[in-house]
Amino acid sequence: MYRYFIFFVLAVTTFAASCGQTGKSPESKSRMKQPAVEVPLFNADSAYTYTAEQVAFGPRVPNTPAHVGCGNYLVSQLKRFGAAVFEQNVELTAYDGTLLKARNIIGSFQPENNNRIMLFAHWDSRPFSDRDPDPANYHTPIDGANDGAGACATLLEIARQIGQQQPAVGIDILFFDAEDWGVPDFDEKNQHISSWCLGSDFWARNPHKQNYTARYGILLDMVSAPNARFMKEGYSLQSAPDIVRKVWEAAQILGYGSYFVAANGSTIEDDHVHVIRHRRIPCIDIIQYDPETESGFGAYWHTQDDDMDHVSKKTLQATGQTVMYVIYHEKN
Ligand code: AHN
Ligand code: ZN
Repeated sequence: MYRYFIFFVLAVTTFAASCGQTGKSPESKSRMKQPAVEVPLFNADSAYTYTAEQVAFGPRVPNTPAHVGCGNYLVSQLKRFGAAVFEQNVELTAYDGTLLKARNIIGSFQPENNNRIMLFAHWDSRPFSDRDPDPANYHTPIDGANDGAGACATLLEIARQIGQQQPAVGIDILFFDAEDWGVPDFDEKNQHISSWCLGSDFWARNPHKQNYTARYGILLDMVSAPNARFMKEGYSLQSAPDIVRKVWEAAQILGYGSYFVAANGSTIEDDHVHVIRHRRIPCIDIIQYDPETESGFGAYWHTQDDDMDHVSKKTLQATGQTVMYVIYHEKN
């Protein structure tokens, strides 16, 4: 068994230098010294397993047995890691009138702590493969290994780590449902309807605890593809520029600058938008964004190829360790 520690000696030197003071007495130097921050090691093997376990249920499309089974799995994992679990079961109406038996799942650590950070992802999978090269697949649901499972798996592994060693702040892990039931590309007449992010929109208007708030939120979406690139997303920069900076800096320090690139991406309609709008919590979206690909979200997005063959432990490690670095450095 091994652990690794990240010591923050640098902060002391930087602070002293920024004061422009030299020749301080030894006591005042030691008073400025910050205690070393210990960040547990994110285990990408475990995150990979949690991804595979979700995918093994089959596509987690609302109103299917796979969806019920995976929802139960997420609840039992959060409980196993010591979180207080809340559930919202609600019928939400999709763009075409389909009633979706949706389930938002929330796991809270230190629920009595008023200083909170929310980490969230969508756990449902898309009922369409409308970006698949073969139109015969348009009505086939996707495995959603990257689009859904990988991000939830990353949050499950973070939950497991928190269960073993608490950061100073309270953490809420939120798995939102019915994100990916948006109007498919082939349905031309319905393109104007806003149809994505139904679960997060419901939660943001009706949080599991009245007047719920948090210092900030971090959304993970599509964080497990090989060689993924995350650009600074537009709404994140508007809503929480300091959190974007903090997360990208953490990634640089950890050596993940090739994933968290120093570039601004476009604005993306995603779960964070609803949390920003209705709860007024500053949020960022860590989302694979590659303008070189046609969709912007990589070649496998909303195709049959979004499967376990295209999940990378290296990418899981980069995202998971970066988020852990940030939350374990927060003071209460
Ligand atoms: C849009 O396509 C407008 N937003 C991306 C939301 C999404 C879908 N994330 C995963 N799947
Ligand atoms: Zn999707």
